[in-house]
Amino acid sequence: MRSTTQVAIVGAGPAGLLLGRLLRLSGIDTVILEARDRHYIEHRLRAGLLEQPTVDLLDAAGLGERLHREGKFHDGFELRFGGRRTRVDMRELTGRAITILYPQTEVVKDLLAARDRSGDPIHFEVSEVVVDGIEGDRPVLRYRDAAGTAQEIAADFIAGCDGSHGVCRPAIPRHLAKTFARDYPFAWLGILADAPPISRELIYAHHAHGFSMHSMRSDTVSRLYLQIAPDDVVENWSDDRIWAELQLRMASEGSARLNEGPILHKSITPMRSFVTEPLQHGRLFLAGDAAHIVPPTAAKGLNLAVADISVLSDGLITFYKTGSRAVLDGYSDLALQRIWRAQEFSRWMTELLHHVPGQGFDERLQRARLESLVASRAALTTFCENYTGLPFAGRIHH
Ligand code: FAS
Ligand code: PHB
Repeated sequence: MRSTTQVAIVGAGPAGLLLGRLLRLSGIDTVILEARDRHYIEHRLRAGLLEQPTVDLLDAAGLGERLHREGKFHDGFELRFGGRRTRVDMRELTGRAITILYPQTEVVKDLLAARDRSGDPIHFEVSEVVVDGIEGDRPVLRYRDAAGTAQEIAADFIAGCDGSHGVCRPAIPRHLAKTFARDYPFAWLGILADAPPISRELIYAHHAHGFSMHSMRSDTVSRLYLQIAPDDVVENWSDDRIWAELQLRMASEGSARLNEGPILHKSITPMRSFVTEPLQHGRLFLAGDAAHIVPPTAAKGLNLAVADISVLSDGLITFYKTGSRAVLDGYSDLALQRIWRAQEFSRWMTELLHHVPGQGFDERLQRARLESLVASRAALTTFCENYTGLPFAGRIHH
């Protein structure tokens, strides 16, 4: 079966779904291919924090109504180390905020509902996706649909939004692609607990036993993370051990103990940084985790995916409106500027807060960095400018 469209999108995560939405608002047809089923992608536990520019773009895309109703805007967060607590007032320092309690799952549900309303095709549970012809004027996606029938889509452009294990990045000839990667000597154990958060705001804690973080998903469900060894496994972490370790690492002057409760979900997130260059080849464009991975410490992954799409959608809409490929041809260079700045901040924040045993000199440098940060308004302002989100480079067309 052969069909045609203007932009064929691989992947129905935030990147692919948002691209489809922004192109629809400019009258551009898309088809989305997704390997998993709808329930899976609506319930996949991922990001929890939205930067201000992400919220602004979702608002512009007509997707802000439930976000503003249910999400919570946080003006600050708490930093804990050496038994001390410092509240960082982002709003006072930068005039901006972050949004919590509106996790990626809800953003994906809103994007899927918008796609339903548009009537644009999205094919779930596809398999054997092959990218072809990207160096010509009519690239093609070949795949099997959920029923196993061979299908083919010819398009003007292909958007590779298929995450870090997708098929689009490998479609760029190896001799033309460079990858830059850094692994970290630790991972995160993340839990979802039926236990009311002890604070309205996020708490990041540095401790000799390792990093820990207090986030939330509702007024009764806490989202907590703790640093573990990179080769550790969930089976080593009983509920009791998790709570004991979190209480120890979070304890600070005058702080309340964490509320404990049944742990509803446990998962391990590896810590790695990865960027592939360039983000485009011929008529294939990579965006989001298909192009880069950041450690989740600074909550940049979802927000970087949105930032990429702000540039890619600008390029595609400009092409269809004017025939000019100027913005499209500059996509990779422009998106990479913000990607590398987010990589640098994520690496810096990860190495600031995570404990690497046996590194005496580096441990004292780390302590000095934390002391310098909380003692300097200028340092805290720069931190918050990065944390709440650098401006997006793509123009909003509607
Ligand atoms: P995704 O991986 O979300 O989507 C790719 C889609 O492509 C998937 O649905 C996949 O099924 C599909 N696919 C793959 N191969 C395919 C194929 N061959 N054919 C068809 N479809 C295919 N980011 C933040 O900004 N803030 C945070 O607070 C944050 N916290 C995180 C916490 C954890 C524990 C983790 C794991 C990640 C966190 N992230 C965070 C990062 C995360 O949200 C990603 O950056 C985000 O999902 C990227 O979105 P996409 O690029 O759309 O990729
Ligand atoms: C989350 O709530 O999942 C979250 C929040 C902030 C981070 C990372 C993860 O920096």
